[in-house]
Amino acid sequence: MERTLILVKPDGVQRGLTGEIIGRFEQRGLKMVGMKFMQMSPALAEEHYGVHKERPFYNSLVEYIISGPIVAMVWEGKDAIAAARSTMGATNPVAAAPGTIRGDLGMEIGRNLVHGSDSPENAVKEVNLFFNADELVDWARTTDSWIRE
Ligand code: DAT
Ligand code: MG
Repeated sequence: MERTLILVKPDGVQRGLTGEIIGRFEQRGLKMVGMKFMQMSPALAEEHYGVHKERPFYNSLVEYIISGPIVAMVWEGKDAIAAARSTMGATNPVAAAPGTIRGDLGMEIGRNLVHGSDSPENAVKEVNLFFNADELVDWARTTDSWIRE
């Protein structure tokens, strides 16, 4: 079982797409185990996006992610990381397939609505960066046997 960190970025919140974006993951069959509405501090943003520190877009990326509130979530499931990323679509919304969050709702790489962890190692790091263990809920979903064999 994998867990992945998903963020509805500030543009998603400002545009009133929070419910739409959460619904995509919910309808896919992933299970939510944690959620909070928050605004990222510069320190948290710099840690979260530390891997991109040398990239030319780093400063605008950090400015964007701290510019307003976000919704941070942890979603669980077998292959949760890959499933969430395919539901998100390609990083650049213009290249993202229709049917994906970014492909249906976005137009610009710097306003791509959603973050999702990209590997099991980063998922663990990112989940721990945003959530304490006691903020994550272990629960049995009664529909699980209709989603998974
Ligand atoms: P993803 O969010 O799909 O995992 P990433 O980890 O490569 O993509 O990059 C993190 C964010 O940085 C991405 O969501 C948007 C921004 N970004 C990535 N590449 C960019 C580029 N070439 N120009 C501007 N922003 C970029
Ligand atoms: Mg990434």
